[in-house]
Amino acid sequence: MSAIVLHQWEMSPFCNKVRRCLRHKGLDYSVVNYNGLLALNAAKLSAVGQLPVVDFNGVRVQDSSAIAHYLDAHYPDKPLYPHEPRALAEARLWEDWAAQSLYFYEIYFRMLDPVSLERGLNLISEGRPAYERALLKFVFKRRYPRKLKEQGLARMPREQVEAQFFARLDDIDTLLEGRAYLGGDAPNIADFSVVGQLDELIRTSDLKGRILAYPRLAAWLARC
Ligand SMILES: N[C@@H](CCC(=O)N[C@@H](CS)C(=O)NCC(=O)O)C(=O)O
Repeated sequence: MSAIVLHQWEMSPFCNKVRRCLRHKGLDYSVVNYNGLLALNAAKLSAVGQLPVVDFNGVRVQDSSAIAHYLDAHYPDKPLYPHEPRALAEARLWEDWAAQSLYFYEIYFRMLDPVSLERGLNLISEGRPAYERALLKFVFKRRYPRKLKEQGLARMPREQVEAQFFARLDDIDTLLEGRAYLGGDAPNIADFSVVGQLDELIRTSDLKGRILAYPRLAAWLARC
């Protein structure tokens, strides 16, 4: 096994972000998946109990942002966080927006839509017995509607949520005019954070066609 181990769920947008950061740095790493009821073991990896978690030669780091900072501190080539203060501030805001806003659209479209939910369940149950998939389905159908009601999105009609989401994609498409990446010529943590979320939506939700219909956004996703 490689000296760097990513503990993950394949369908998690935060794990997707970390995979992108590791690849950006050109690092060799191995992956441990916590599909099905192995999720119970994932919760024991850190005090917070969430994934991603990365082991770096025995040093355990939990949280995608903490992992990205650790990567820059220990593998400084190809920085994830820009050095110039203004670019750094923008990148951090994008990272926070992806985690605190875009993430909720992502779970809304994936977890409340029956077809998308089945696709996600296929991913997160791969290699596990059928009863574990059924148990996860039961848990997801209870957990995510409740979470999204508290957050607010699940109290709105889907048309309104879609309108808000696509308005943000319009904004991203506009901002990408004349630039290859969100921060300019080189990719940074902003791109990996936002693309990590969008990529998982494209993979399992029925919005793929509409997301990829944005020309600049689609080209940027392909570049990332
Ligand atoms: N702030 C964390 C968020 C990670 C996160 O929300 N992970 C989800 C999977 S996408 C998780 O572990 N959920 C299980 C739980 O909260 O118990 C990060 O950036 O890594």
